[in-house]
Order: sequence, then structure tokens, then C-alpha cells
Amino acid sequence: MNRQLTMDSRVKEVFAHPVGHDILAKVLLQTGMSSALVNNPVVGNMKLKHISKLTGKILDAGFWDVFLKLLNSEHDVPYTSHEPETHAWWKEAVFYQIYPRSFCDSDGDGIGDLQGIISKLDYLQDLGVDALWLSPVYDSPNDDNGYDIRDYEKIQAEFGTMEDFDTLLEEVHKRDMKLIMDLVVNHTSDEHRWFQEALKDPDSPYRDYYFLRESRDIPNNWTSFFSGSAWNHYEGDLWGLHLFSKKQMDLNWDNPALREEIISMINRWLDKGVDGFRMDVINYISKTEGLPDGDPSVGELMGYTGIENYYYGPHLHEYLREIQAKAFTPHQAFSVGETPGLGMRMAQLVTGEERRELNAVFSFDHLETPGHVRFEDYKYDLNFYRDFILEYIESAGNNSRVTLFWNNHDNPRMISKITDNTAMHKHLSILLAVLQMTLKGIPFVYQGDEMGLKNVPFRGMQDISDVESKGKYEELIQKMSEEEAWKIILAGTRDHARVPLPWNRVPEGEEYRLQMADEDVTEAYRTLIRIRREHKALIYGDMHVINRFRDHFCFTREDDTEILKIETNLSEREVTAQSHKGYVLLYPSVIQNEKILAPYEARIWYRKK
Ligand code: ISL
Repeated sequence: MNRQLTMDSRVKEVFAHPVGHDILAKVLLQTGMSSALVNNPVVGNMKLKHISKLTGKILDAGFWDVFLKLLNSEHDVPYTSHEPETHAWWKEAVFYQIYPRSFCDSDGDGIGDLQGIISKLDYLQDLGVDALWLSPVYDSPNDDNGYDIRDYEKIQAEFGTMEDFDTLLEEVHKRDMKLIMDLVVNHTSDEHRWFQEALKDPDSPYRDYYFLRESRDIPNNWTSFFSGSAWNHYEGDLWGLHLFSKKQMDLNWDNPALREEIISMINRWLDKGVDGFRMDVINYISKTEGLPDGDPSVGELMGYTGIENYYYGPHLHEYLREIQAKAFTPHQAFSVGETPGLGMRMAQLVTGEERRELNAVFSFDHLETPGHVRFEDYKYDLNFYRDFILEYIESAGNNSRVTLFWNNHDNPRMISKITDNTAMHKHLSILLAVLQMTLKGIPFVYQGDEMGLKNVPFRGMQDISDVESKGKYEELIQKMSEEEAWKIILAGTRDHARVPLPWNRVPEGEEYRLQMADEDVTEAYRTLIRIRREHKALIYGDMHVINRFRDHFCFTREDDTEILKIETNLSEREVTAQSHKGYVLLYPSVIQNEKILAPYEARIWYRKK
């Protein structure tokens, strides 16, 4: 049980609180300040009211009010277990994310499809992956590439039919692999039948499935993640809430009928045999009652106004438990929540095994280094990742697993963010794969990682199709030249990860999108996934850090039978290697110079106990 916190509480007490810890960590990350600051005893002993005087310009009274409210609404303390771990298939699995639109096109219309996925199952099995996550394949008008669902129980026509889906599921299971689907239930398309009914008829029961408000003025000051206000205006005085695009209408989870409806839909998919779900922005489903205005200084700091009213809402834990109890547990289904904004302690409060909410989450704080944002051209420093993930793994303990991923469909390619020296991309891709397969957590490979794919040289806005980038560009050109705006879009656009995989030729005139798949990287993934499978210490073993000097990171994974030692160079300069007397080399099969680690080189050593 957490103590009630006030402006008289000290920084160290706040940092000991899970929500306080994560918000302070986020503020430091956002402003690029060192996290050592809060551990400094002088700062730690300061009262919030004194800190608020010092930070008055950036964080005003409104911020502290929001901050304390959020903290005092969470009474639970995360539990970090050091008991031996329970075993589960998903703790051992390597997942592979498929973005169906650009994965593989079987009928030559330029759009990937289910038959295309089926045709690559042997490739995926040979790669060694155990489970596939499909980004949405449901019927959708595609305002946000399928994350705007019109019908949860129909397959997107461009992708195929329900029969194709059934074949896919069967073929996946035949190969002893699992299939998880994307569950997008924070919002539906505005073309979903429920929303259409709700719009048409004020007395429709579907009115209360959404946040529809009658008012002369805009109902509050919340902004959308895709630019502009989060409210769309309909006929008369009617407004509808959309945190994402104008065609993605937020669902009202406080309505028990809506929850029942969603849970039945989940159960129908699980009855069909799917093995679990990745749950889109699932931490946004509970909103503060009355939808009050967001605090402007919080909005300024986070880039989105209103976020404190839904990113860790009042009924989040309750709704997650309801889905778990009524759908996932009876089917023994796996769940990974996409939870933007949750830090490591809050993540533990939704993934701790004893809490029966989710199995795992994707948080995104490792994707940018402190003080930087996605829409920015800067160089990512892997030393930051090392320190971040070590703290995360440690805090997760043995009752919660972190996810290990470098890419997904919402981000530019990580290797391009780290260096634009293309000669380094092969080694860098392999280094990232080594870390992903040997650190303690659940690896999620994104399509194309295993081919060493990098960012795309888009030529201008005419090459961009993403709704987020388009909205952002329009907003930017109000404030700056088109050239400057384009630079920002090019750095951060989600389209980098959404171009077709290079199995096929791309349509004429679009050659710039075609990349070369690097066979050596694919081979490395294959080997590393096999090593992970053959050495259970990489799954359930303890993890110990041997050294974490600048650019040099060495750690072990160990169980009762074996020790694996992983040594990596996180930089583009040479680094002096450690001695590994008594160990044999497991990866790569040969090394050039035992005493020196080449740029981005990674090695795995092995010893039986
Ligand atoms: O958009 C963001 C901020 O710019 C992200 O933090 C965003 O909240 C997060 O990436 C949510 O992503 C998911 O939901 C979106 C969809 O567009 C993404 O593709 C999906 O992964 C809305 O459904």
C-alpha cells in the first residue's frame, strides 16, 4: 500500500512510488536530464514544493496537481519475485511480427495478403520463429492501415477471405507455431456498424458505446495523436472523441454492454484457435469520468493534451482483469499489451503474474535516447539502451517478462537511427540480434529485421502514405518551410517500416523502395534463434553483468548446467576484448582477433558447469 503523497513529500518518496518513479523517469527522459539526478541525496531529500519552485517555468501548479492525483490513485506496490520462474510457451518463444500489407503479395496487386503469408511459412519455420503476430487483417476502410476496424469478424478483402485465414491458422499450427492477432479495441472505424447506428439515432443503445457529446462548444481541449483536436464535429451539436484519426472513434469501456460485446468477440476468435493477442493502445481504454480538460503544461511536456486522463485510467486494472478472467484464462491465451507511456514500474503493475492482467507489454521508452523524439534526425546511442534494459529486466524480476524489440510498424528502422554508415549495417543488425536473443525477455522480431532492412530514401510527401505523417506535415508547414517540415517527416515517418519486403519486384517508378535483403543477416538470425532454443539458460537462466564500460557490454546467462557469456561492442570504434579462458566460442564460428572487438561485434561464449 502506497502512502498518500503531497507537496510536502520528498523526491525520494515519490521515486519509490511506482507511478512517481515512472513519471519522473519520463520527465527526465523527455527533457534529456540525467536519471542520476533523482538518486542524488540532496535532490532526493528535497520536498516537491521546493522542486516546483525550481522548475516553475517548465512545470506549473497544474502539472503538480495532475501528478499527485495520478500517484494517489494507485495504491498497489509492484512485487518483484526472485523465486524460480514458472515455465510457459510464450516465455520460450521467439515472436515475429507481420505487417500483412507489406509482407508478401501473392496475387500481384501490390498489396500483401494472407496467401502471401502462407507461402512464407516454411521460410519462417526455417528461420526458427515460434509464434507470429499479425497486425490487423480485419475489414477496414484503411484510414490507418487496418487499425481502424469496420468489422471485427470479417477479413479485409484485399488480404483474402475467412477461408484463407482458417488455412493460415491451420498451416501455422501444423508447423508447431502459434498465431496471435492484433486486438484494436480502444476504438473502431467510424464506418463500424455500431458507430453508424449511434450517429443516426440518439436513442440507439450504441450511442453509449462511444464518447458522443452534444454541446455548442468543443467538449474539451484534448488533442489527437494524429494532429489537431481529438473531437470531430458531426451534424447539429454532436461531437465524437477520437484519440487517433478522425475515423478512429474511441469506445466507451465504462459501458458494461460494450465490454461484454468485445469480450464475446475475443472469445469467438479464441474458440477458432488463435493463441492470443497483441492489444493495441490497451492502456488507453479507461478515461477519467467526465472527460475533464487536460492540463496545458502536461500537454506541452508530453506533446499531447489530455493524456493524463487516459494513459493510466481509473479502471484500467479492472478492465484488464475482466478480459483476462472471461476470455484469456479460460483459453490459456497469451496477451501482450501495447502500452505507450507506461514506464517500467507501471508495466510491472499490469504484467506481474500474480496480478492476472497481461502477460507482457510493449513500452517504448527505449526507442529514443534522452531528450530526443522520433521525428528528429539524431544518432541513437546503444549505451543508453544497455543501461535502460538492464534496469528494466532487474525491476521485472521473475514474475514479469520484458519484451525485446528494435522495430515495429510504427517506427523508422533502428539500424538507420544508430548510424548512417551503411557499411556498418550488417554488423549492427547482427549485434542487435545477439542482444535480442540473449538478454532476458521475449524477443519480437519485426519483418525485415532478419534481412537487415534500413530506412527508405523517400523523395518527398508524394511518397508518403501514412495518416500520421500527413497530419503532422500539414501542421508543420504552418510553422516552417516545406523543406524543413519534410526533414522532420523523413526522420520519423512510420512508412520506413511499411514498404514491401524485398521478395518481389516493386512496381515501376517505385524502385527507391526496393532494398537488398542481406543473406548474412538472415543466416545470423537463424543461428542465433537456434542457439537460444538449444540453451535454456538464455530463457530461464539468471543474468549477471560482467562489465558495462562505455561502448563495451559483457554479461552472462546461467543455469544449473551451463554459463553463456555474451560480449558486445556497442560502437563503431574498436574495443579491447575480455579474456574468456575456459570458455568455448559459440557464436560466431570464427573471430578475427580474439583481443579486439571490431565495430559492433558481438560474441557468445559457452562453458558447461
Ligand atoms: O502515435 C503515437 C505517438 O506519436 C504513439 O505513441 C501511438 O500512441 C502508438 O504508437 C499507438 O500505436 C498503435 O495504435 C495506433 C496505430 O496507428 C498504430 O499503428 C498502432 O501500433 C492507433 O490504432
